[in-house]
Amino acid sequence: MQVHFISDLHLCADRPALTAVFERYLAGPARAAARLYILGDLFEYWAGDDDLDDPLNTHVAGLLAALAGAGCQVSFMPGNRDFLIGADFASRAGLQILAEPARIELGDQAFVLCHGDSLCTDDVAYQAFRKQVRNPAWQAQFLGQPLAVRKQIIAGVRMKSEEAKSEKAAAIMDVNADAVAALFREHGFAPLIHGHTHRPAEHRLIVDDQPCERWVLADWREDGGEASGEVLVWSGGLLQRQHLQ
Ligand code: LP5
Ligand code: MN
Repeated sequence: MQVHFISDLHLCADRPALTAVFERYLAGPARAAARLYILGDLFEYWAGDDDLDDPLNTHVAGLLAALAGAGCQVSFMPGNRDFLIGADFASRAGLQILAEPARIELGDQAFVLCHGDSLCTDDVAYQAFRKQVRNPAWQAQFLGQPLAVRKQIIAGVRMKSEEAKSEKAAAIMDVNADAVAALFREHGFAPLIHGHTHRPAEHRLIVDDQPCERWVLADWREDGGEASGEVLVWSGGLLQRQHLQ
């Protein structure tokens, strides 16, 4: 049995080659997976489920529904860009939404999953922003505005975020060691799989004298029309990265 993990695809209409990599992945390697976990930032941004009629959004939901229809159990965990994905998208795409952090069992192994942004606690400005936009009352108010207005607001936030990131030290935008240790403690030191930081790596560390593993997923990219992605595959008790083109 295979179980797949992907994150940080950042799909959008401007990156057709990236969507093509996703299409090939879903029609090919993903068919060997009994379960697929999408750990956030599937989309460049998600303005609300009433944007499901957007051609790319309809297309992606249909692709995922086809995989689910072929017998793969698909789970989606919200990222910092698509946490507004809701029940309508879930039902259209045939997937379940998983709250983070999630603890899962694969065979006799436990794993902890999260998007990764919650661990970046040194990024104080981002955490303040996150607290605001993850508040259900704020979300209800935001989703109450017309779709076009929401898209304008998001465009502004994306610009401000890019500006803010260019002024932040790289270390601030990585995970905080204490936040990682706290998560390991909370979940019995099970291996952690997350994305968000775009710093793919396998970290082996010791927390409270316990050996721990932190697997960081790669982001998918499109540069000059060339796109590639990556899936982390669990099979026979081992995790391995598979490059996608
Ligand atoms: O995503 P990434 O890796 O590029 O950057 C993140 C943090 N930035 C964000 C913002 C998103 O990228 C863009 C918004 C996506 C759409 C969300 C949908 C609906 C929400 C609508 C919002 C009104 O998450 C970035 C981190 C980085 O990860 C690394 O961890 O540093 O954080 C920032 O740059 C945030 C800034 O530091 C502070 C916030 C600036 C925006 C202020 C806008 C004010 C409008 C207020 C409305 C609530
Ligand atoms: Mn992210």
